[in-house]
Amino acid sequence: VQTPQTNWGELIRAAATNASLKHTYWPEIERVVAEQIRSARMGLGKGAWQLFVEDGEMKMYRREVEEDGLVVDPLKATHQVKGITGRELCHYFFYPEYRYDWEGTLETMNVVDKIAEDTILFHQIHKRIWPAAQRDATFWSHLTHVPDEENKSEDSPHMWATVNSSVELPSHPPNGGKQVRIYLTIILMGQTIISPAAKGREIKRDDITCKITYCAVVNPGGWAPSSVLRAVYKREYPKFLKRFTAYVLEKTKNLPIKL
Ligand code: 16C
Repeated sequence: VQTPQTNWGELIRAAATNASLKHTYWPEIERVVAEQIRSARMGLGKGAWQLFVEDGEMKMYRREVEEDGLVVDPLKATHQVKGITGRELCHYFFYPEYRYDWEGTLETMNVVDKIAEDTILFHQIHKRIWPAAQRDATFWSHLTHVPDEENKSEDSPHMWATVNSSVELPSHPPNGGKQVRIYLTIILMGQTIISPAAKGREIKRDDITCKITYCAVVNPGGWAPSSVLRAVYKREYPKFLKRFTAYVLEKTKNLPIKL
């Protein structure tokens, strides 16, 4: 899947737009994106990850972790969806114009700055969960890919990914309003597998499968009962991944395949 020598930083740089590369956030974006890709592509290893949802091809694992008494359980999910590409998956996750269609936890979303075609700064307010205070988040979002036109197999490094990671924005100081600021690091990664049966002819949607990895760490930022938090994410993560992939399938079914 990757060798210790894979230089993800270099691959991410090669894919980035000039406007992203010139931005002061770039060194952090490159570091976080590389780290997220590396860990998303790593296997589950032994022991630590507990499977908590299995629904068809969708599997969700978590590790129980608390920091300063707050639940910050990392999530790692894998899924396989026939009929869509990794590029299409990451496109609908990244671009703001689709977000209200699929993001069920959203109250409001604002684009604070479009740094480049592949990097956007967001401020989001999420729905309140009783009895905790409402949450908001400020984060950059970066869309990247590693192309491999020749060898779209499972062990080639080709993939598309969107990474979201919290950042402090002077225009939106934390805990300035009535919301508590949450901190998140999230990657959605998609690899397209083309069935060997399609060799030498036009590829149909039936011939493609998207191998998905979604990893998330969300720090609730302030008090919220552990039991409520764990119950909420157990419900919300599967709901999100099912709803979102169904949305991408629906949006793309009559469109030409974008590899
Ligand atoms: O990755 C996802 N979405 C992206 C685009 O929006 C982005 C945002 C992630 C923020 C996820 C945290 C939102 C938590 C707010 C409270 C949830 C309200 C639920 C209301 C239900 C009616 O990267 C997809 C995200 C999928 C959903 C994840 C839910 C994780 C919950 C973790 C606990 C948060 C702390 C809540 C404290 C009360």
